[in-house]
Amino acid sequence: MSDLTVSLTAPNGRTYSQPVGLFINNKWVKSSDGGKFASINPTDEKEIVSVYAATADDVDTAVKAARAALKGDAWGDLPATDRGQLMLKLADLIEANKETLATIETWDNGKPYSVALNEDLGEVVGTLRYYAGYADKRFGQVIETSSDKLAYTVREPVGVCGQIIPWNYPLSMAAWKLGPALACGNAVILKPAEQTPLSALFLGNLIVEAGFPPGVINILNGPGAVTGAAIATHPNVDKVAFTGSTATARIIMKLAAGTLKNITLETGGKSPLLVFEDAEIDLAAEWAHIGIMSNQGQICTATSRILVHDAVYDKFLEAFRSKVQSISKVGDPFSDETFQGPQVTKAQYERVLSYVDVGKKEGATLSLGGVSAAASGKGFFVEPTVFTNVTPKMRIFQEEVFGPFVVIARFKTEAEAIELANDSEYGLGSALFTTDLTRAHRVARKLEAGMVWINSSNDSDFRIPFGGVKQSGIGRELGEAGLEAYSTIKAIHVNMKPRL
Ligand code: TXE
Repeated sequence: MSDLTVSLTAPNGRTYSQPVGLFINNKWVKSSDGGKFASINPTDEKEIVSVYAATADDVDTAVKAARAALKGDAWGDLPATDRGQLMLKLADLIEANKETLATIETWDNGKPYSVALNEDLGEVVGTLRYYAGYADKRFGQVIETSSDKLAYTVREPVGVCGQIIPWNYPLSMAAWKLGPALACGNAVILKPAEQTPLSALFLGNLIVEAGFPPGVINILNGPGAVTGAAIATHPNVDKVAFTGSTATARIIMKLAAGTLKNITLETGGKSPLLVFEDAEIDLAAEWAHIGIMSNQGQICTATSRILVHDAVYDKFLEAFRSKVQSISKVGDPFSDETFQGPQVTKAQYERVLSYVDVGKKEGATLSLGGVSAAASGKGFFVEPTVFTNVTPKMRIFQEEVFGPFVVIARFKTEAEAIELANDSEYGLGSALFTTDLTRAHRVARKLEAGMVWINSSNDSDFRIPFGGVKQSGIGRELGEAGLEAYSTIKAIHVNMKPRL
C-alpha cells in the first residue's frame, strides 16, 4: 500500500484496497497542492478515510490527458465495436467486484447494503452493457437533395465531457454519465460528490484492467466550488453534464456560458403522486411508500407530494400510514432488516428536520415521524415523516426536502388534481393511480413532467428516457435518447457536378 491506496476494513468485515488519489491518464496521483478532505460514515459520524481534492491545475492536467486521448489512435481511431467491447469488459469487472463496491457505497452513503448490491450495482452493470451495445449502432444519414449533390452526415463525439454527479446514487450516477459518453467516443472528467468520493475511485483500477487507453476516463474528487467550477469554466471542456440541485445547476450554466459549452442538467423535483377515487388503494399506498421512502427519500424523482381524492382520502391515509409504520425500519444499513439508513450528511439530516419545523409553523399536521431516529445518539437517522392538511402555498408543498418526508393534500375533481400537480417550479417525475384507462392517459398528457408512472412510482429503467421539464433540467439521460447529448452531427456536402 502507498499513500495513494489505503487498506480498509468496512463495518461488515470486508477488507479491500481503497484508492484515495486523483485518477488521471490511468494513473493515481496526488493533488498539486497536496490538499485532502475526509469522507464521513453517516451511520457513526466517524471519518472513513481522506482523499485527495483536485485543484484547478489538476483539472487542467486531466483535460489535457482527455484531449490527447481523443486525438490519439488508441481511443480516437478505435473501431466503435472495440469501444463497446471495452465497456462490456468494464461491466464484467464491476460485476465481479460488486460486493466490494456495494460495501463502499453503503459505508460512504448510508444506503442499505441489499439495495446497493441488488439494485444500484445491477443498474450500473446493466447501464454500461446497454450503452456498450449502442457503440457501433449509431450512424449518420445519406440525405436526398439532387443528382448533383451527395449529402451525408456523420456522428462525432462532443469531445471532452465534464460530468459532475451527486451523492444519492454515486455509482449509478457515474454509470448513467459514463455509458452514453463512452459509447459515443468521448473522453471524460468525472467529478463525484464530495460527500461520497470513494466508490467512483474504486472504478479507476477496473478501468485500467478493462483496457481503456490512458486519458479516456479521469476521476477527480474535490469541492464543487473548486473542482466542479474549474471543470465548468475550462475552455477545453466541450460539455458539462450535471446532476444535482437546481441552485447549483444555475451556477454551472453561468460558469459554462463563458465558453458556450454543451450542457445537460438533471436537477431537483417535487414530484406529485395522484390517487383518484377509482384507484386500487392498497396498490397506491404500496407505491406511494416506495416512491418517497426508498433511498432515505434522497431521490430526485421521489413522489414527495401525494394528492388524494376526497372520497378515498381517509382510506388511503390509513393504508399509507400502515405501510410506513410496518416497512420503514430505520437503522444500521448493513443489517438485512433495515429499509432506511441514515441521511447522507449532517447537513442533509438537519435540512430534513428543519423542514419539520417549517411544516409545523405553516400549520400543517404532523401525522408521522418528524424527529431524529438516532437510537445511540450518533448517525444521521430521521424517522419517516408524513404531513397532512398541506396546502399549495406552504413551503413544504413547494420546496424539495430530499429526505423521507412527504406531504399529503386533497382534491375534489380531476381538473383540480392536475392544477395542484402542476403548481410547481419543477417538472421531473409524476405518478397517478386510477383504474380508468381513459383517465390514466388523459391525465398523463396533462402533467407537466418528464416522466409519468401510471399505477406505479419511481419505476425507472435504464432503457427508458429520464429527465425533466421546467426547472428540473435540460436534456434526457438513459435510453436511446440519452445518446443525443453525447454526439454532434457533421453534415458533408459533395458536389457531384463535373463543372459549373
Ligand atoms: O447538491 P449540489 P448538494 C438537491 C437536494 C439536496 C440539495 C443540496 O435537494 O438537498 O440538492 O445538495 C457539485 N460548480 N439534490 O449541496 O450542490 C458538487 O460538488 C460546479 C438533488 O449536495 O447540487 C456535487 O458533485 N459543481 C439531486 C454536485 O455538484 C458544483 C442530487 C451536486 O451538488 C458546484 C443531490 C459549483 N459551484 C442533491 N457546487 C438530484 N437531482 O438527484 C457544487 N457542485
